[in-house]
Amino acid sequence: MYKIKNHPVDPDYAKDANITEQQYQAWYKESLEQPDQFWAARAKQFLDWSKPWSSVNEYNFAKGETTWFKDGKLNACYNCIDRHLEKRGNQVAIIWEGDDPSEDLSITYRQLYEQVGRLSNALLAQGVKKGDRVCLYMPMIPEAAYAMLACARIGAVHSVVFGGFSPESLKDRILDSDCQVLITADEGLRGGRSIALKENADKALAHCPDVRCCLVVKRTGAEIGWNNSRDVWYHDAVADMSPDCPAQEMDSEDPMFILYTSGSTGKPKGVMHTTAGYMLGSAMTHRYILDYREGDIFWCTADVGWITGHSYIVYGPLANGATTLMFEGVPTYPDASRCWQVVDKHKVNTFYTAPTAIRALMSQGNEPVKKFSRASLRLLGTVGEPINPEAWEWYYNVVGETRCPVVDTWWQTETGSIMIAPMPGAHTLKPGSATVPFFGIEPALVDNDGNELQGACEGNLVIKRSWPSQIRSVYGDHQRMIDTYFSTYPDTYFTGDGARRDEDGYYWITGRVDDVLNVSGHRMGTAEIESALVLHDAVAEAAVVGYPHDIKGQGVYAYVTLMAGIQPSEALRKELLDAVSKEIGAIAKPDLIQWAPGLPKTRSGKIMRRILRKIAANELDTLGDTSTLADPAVVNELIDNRANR
Ligand code: 6R9
Repeated sequence: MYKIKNHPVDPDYAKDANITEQQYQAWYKESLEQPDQFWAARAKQFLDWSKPWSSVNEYNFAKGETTWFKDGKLNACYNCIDRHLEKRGNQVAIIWEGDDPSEDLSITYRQLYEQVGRLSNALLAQGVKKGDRVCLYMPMIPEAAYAMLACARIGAVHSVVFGGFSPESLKDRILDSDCQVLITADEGLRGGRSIALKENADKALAHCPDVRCCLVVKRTGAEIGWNNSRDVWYHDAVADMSPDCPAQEMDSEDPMFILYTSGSTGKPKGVMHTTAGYMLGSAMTHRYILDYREGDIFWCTADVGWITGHSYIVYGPLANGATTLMFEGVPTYPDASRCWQVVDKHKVNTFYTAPTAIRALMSQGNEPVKKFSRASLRLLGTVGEPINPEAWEWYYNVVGETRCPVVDTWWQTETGSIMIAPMPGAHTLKPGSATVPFFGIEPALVDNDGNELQGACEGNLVIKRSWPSQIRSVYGDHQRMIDTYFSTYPDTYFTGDGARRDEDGYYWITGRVDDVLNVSGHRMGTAEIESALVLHDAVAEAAVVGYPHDIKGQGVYAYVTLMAGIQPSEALRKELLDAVSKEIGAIAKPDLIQWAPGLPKTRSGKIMRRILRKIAANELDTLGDTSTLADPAVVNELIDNRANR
């Protein structure tokens, strides 16, 4: 077993930190005992309002009802841009670093105001109204942030679809939320390779007759298909527009955006967030957990297609008037020192990334890190999946040279902002632990029957009361939100994660307890991948599980049963991988496929995934009871023919 070493707060660091241990204790207590008082003060401090609220919070988990700052009026884009202009018009809001190291841009708050204003006017000219959904399928270029902010400015609800998703996935998401406008680019650039966004969009839009307008950013200038009655160049659309566009007054609870995420069953869900609570959650956590200080250069390496990109590239940092860095490329291009070269080039203070990236960089050794000084770094963060203590220590010792605390931040698309994490000036760090709850967050661990466990224990992680940036609905299917999150255990929000709590009250997330995989920090449902596989004519049945993977955290392991008479072959394996790429996207491709003449099933026909997980993980001595299987012999057959790795 790896020996875990605690890291107490460094007094040098704590001197200028936003929160001390004492303050954390006092505020946490107040946030639970006098929540209205606590949150009202923070809502005034962190956001500008055009009209105050009438009540701070009302909620009923059983009915899936939550309101924060009822009747209050504000605009998210105004809070991210306009209110900063007087003091920070000439301060850089967004540093954009291109895939090619020779390309970068600095966009000031004033320029951001003008770019977003022009696009807002262009969207209004296209007939986009408050409440309309606009889909974004974008590379990591400044226009992605402009588009999100322009939607927020005019009260449209954006739905960002990650650029790595397939046309099929894009189509499903556009149709599900009934988007009538799509914003995309001719191509994206990542790691020196181009991504055919417009071509993918064209394939998707062939099945989306209601999309009347597709705005296209010219990124690479590649040849692309064009539909004159639908497609408009972004630069043409904004060319004659005024930079001034009044920000629409929004209600606290007006929908702000939808973001699709995978669950254990069915198609991905459109998680809906509303305006005030989301903005407060992202701004406050950015300040206290990512310890934002005036003048900081903040770099979150996520893609805007994920919640981390929403909250910590765009909304949280900009609400706080920060300089946020947006990176088009990947950490290993042109080589494994890219991140540190960018850190030195732009004097980055805070670097926030995923464990999978840390492990990938760690596997390249220390040389690429040492090539650059990293002298500007003060704080490091991780998000997306459990971080193994070895990777944590490497990040802390090699990247941060023991000078930078590492904040391991646990949260979800549904939670909107960070929920469990240390505050770097307040908490002893324990590598691998997400540590303690943020203000107002009341976590608990329950057993499978819903009984709350006390003290040091392990169980299912639930949250016992509402918090401002909480999910408000699943778009178009409110009942599905109630069923998924608020029905498993009464009167609590169920996270789908398991966790352990130690004797100091620290939380250690152990991973999903449902059929959701976390591959390189990307969430995907096993059911989605299985459906993609069985679409192939040769496949009779498929069962997908996760298995431990050194870099990705979890790999995708698919057991595939072929139709009678079909022989397995390398060509067929490739066809199946392509099928998954086509249906979902390359990120969901199985790492291993095992041809399975049969799957272990109960007598009632349920696939015993527990056994499949054990076989995939090579944990053969803990298979458990297999006597209830309809055909126990299947298990030995699967063990003898495990996929090569
Ligand atoms: C922000 C984000 C959510 C799932 C979540 C959990 C896993 C996220 C983690 C973590 C351990 C952390 N997860 N952060 N597990 N430690 N610090 O990633 O949202 O894409 O919705 O994924 O990711 O399993 O349930 P999302």
